[in-house]
Amino acid sequence: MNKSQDLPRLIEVLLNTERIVVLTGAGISAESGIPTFRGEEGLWKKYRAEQLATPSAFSQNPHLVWEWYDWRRGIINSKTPNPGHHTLAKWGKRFPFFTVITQNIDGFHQKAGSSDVLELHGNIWKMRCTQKGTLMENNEVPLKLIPPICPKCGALLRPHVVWFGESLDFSILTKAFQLSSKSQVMFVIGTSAVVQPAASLPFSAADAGAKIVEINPEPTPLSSHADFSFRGRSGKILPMIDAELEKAEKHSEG
Ligand code: BJW
Repeated sequence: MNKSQDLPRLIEVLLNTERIVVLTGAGISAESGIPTFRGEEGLWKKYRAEQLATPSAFSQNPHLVWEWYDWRRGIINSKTPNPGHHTLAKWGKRFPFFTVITQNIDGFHQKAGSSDVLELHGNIWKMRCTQKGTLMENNEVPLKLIPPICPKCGALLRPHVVWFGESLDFSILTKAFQLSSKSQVMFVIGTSAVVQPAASLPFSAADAGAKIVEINPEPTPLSSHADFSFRGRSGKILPMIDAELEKAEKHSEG
């Protein structure tokens, strides 16, 4: 057996672990029917990132950018979390310290029941005033007015997401690095691991001694650094790990 897929060894590690951090990307929501960014079926095959997910794209054509987000909100609204999200929510109750750090903006981890979630790239159900920074939730699908306008001051609203070239929220990012470097095990699930600074989190965890467990059908720049690398879909692999963990727990109790 390829050592990196050594499930019995991973179970042994998990039985002795209290602090877990999970970094997720678009791939964990793929089995819910949410398109990923890169790869054959990815959003960037059909749309150009620089025309839609940058501050300059928004200032040039806020209507186009909002139409794209309205379309994505419609897709997300019609889908639900999958067994991958549900397994992580279950583990949040099982392990004493368990945080999900997600690059996703779909809110599916919270919807599945995870309570400790750091959203690195924002949330598609939030909007922000371009003038005063006022943050608000908006669940309207489809949007009645495109582009939407701030109800308080009448200025243009923007999606509360992080575009290329923009800084991530400092306190969220600081917390993500702190938790990663304190973790004993870090799962890295469904991310191509190329977008910074998120892609650096597993390296800081590994430098501080954490075991890295990657779950992805495709290899990534992280794969050769991972202690465990499961090639497959997270909606299948995570429930499989969970079933083995439960078996091992029952065995050790009895
Ligand atoms: C499955 C699966 C299944 C499929 N199960 N898996 C240092 C060096 C070089 C460049 C930079 C750098 N530092 C910063 C940059 C610039 C830039 C960057 O990283 N560019 C790289 C592309 C090179 N970063 C930024 O601009 C960031 N800001 C920043 O750092 O500010 C300071 C700064 C700025 C400029 C220069 C220097 C410093 C901000 C990044 C914001 C990213 N925003 C987006 C859009 C969010 C809003 C929205 O959704 O509309 O975030 S882009 C997009 O990529 C989105 C994602 O969160 C992010 C990551 O993608 P992810 O999740 O990995 O998805 P995919 O599609 O790439 O991969 C899916 C994976 O799933 C694949 O591997 C599949 O195999 C797998 N999969 N099915 C499990 N069933």
